[in-house]
Amino acid sequence: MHVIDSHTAGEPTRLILEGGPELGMGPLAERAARLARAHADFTRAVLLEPRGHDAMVGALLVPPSAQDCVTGVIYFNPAGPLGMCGHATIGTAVTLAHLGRITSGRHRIETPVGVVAVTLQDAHTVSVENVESTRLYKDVRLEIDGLGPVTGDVAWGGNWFFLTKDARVALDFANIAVLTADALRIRAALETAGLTGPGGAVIDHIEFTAPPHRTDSHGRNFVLCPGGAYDRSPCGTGSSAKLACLAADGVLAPGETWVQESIIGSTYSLTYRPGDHGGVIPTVTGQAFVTGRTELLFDPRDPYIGGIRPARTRA
Ligand code: PYC
Repeated sequence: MHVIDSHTAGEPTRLILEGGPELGMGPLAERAARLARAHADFTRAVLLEPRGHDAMVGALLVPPSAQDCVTGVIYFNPAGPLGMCGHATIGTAVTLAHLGRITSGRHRIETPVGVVAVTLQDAHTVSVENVESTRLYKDVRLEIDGLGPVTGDVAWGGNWFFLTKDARVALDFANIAVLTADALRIRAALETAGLTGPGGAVIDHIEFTAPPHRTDSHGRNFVLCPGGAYDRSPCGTGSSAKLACLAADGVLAPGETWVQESIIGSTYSLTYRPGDHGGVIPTVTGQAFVTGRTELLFDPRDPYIGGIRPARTRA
């Protein structure tokens, strides 16, 4: 299987160039469900150790079903497919440009949650116009075992997020283990409380927010992804959910810039325009770099052909 790796603001993407599973045609959401149902071994084998690591997000290129799209793409992490992925969209656009498959300018890409538009500004800089992002609930109070009360908002940015300012430690690199453990507890509490998005959608990303460390940004975050790894980037869909909350609170006007900083200090620049359904259409700008091109080998005698599953990865 041929893959090409990149990172966006520190967060890795592994694009499958050749050798991925055949998912047929039809709506991308159905093809993503097929990937989850029939090819979980593939997603883990490609991403997890010993061939990768659990922070990696895979990008499987598929024929689009929507018109005028350069490609369809299904993103997945070790826990399964993602609705959308901001960092991986930037990584995919930079990788497609690296391969000579797209040139500078605007292109449409289909994802399981809708069509997004990428504008390739230069070889590394991409703006992603995301799907409409909305806040569903404000100030939800949860009682967390070992943490006490935590209050936060539930918002959609292409994936579902619980965003809270109530981290018990500073959003410092040195505190990643504590932040991860606390975010896992919050996620478990959301499940216990039966709190979901529409149709029972799992709120599977937890985002701690705080004032920035850098003088050129407006906020810092720590985002826990569904596989249990943290996002090294400011998380494109998480930043979109944050914009939806800022807009709903009247704190950020259309066209105004919000610079979002990640737990490692990398940044995205964001703006929005009003959406058609009361939410916001965010534009997320960031940079990606291609880091390698690899042929992955799968030997049937290899006891770890399917990857080493970390204990915290959910089935
Ligand atoms: O950038 O949207 C994102 C993302 C989601 C999970 C990891 N990165």
